[in-house]
Amino acid sequence: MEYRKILIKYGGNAMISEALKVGIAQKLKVLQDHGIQVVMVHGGGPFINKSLADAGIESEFFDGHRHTSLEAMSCIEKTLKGEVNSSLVNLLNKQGLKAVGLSGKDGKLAIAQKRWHTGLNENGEQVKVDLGQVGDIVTVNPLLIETLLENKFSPVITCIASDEEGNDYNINGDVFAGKIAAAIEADAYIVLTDVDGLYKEYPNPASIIREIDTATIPKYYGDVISGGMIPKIESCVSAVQSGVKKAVILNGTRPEQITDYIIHQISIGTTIKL
Ligand code: X2W
Repeated sequence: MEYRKILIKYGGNAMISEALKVGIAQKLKVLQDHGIQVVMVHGGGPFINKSLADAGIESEFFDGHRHTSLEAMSCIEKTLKGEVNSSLVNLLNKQGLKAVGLSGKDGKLAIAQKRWHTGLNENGEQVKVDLGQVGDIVTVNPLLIETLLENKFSPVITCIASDEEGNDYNINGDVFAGKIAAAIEADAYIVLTDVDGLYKEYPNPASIIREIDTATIPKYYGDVISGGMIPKIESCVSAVQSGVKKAVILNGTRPEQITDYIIHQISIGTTIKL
């Protein structure tokens, strides 16, 4: 298939060295040179872990979502914008892209609302857990992103957004990226993480699921899809159900996978289709 516009979700687990980040930036430049519009959405979990630990704030996760107090929120915003986003913008600019750093708050490109977690209590009953400033995206206005793309700028968007009242929310990077991918009608939504795809039996490479449809996914929740993989897969499902042609999980610690998949069309990673 031909790709015109893709969304890359770059997770903090695949940002483990400068050389690796440069490798990713170089591959994105190759995509752009092939006439493909590239939008990046990024997280930065390991960087947030460090800055919260330095501030003496503990992190607790619920199915891949970090409980976020107001104090943690301010620390997370500083880290994602001031540290991770600005360094990615720098890096992409050095490779010849014209990167523009944004969050969901800029131009109100994404509007958030509070997200509640449903968990089980000690009696096995379903209960609502308050995760503080953890949010979901309710609407995306793609105009700012489209305007930048039309003028050959590369949007680099971090996973923070506000509600209509201006309350800030920390949004899981995968959840955020899936919504943006759908809103811009990306031809492909690429999730870069630190594994080669979805394994039936980790780490046996022969057990990687190469292609899966949304109807088959539920049977894999629990053993094959757990922890941080849950929001990744959920975001892929939500993106393809909202019109993105395909979602794919690739290994961001192997930057060549981006061009192997998109340009050389090699069957790698795990592709999720409707
Ligand atoms: C994430 C945002 C960053 C993120 C967090 O606080 O870690 C929530 O969990 P990666 O590197 O893409 O995992 N937000 C609510 O998702 O980073």
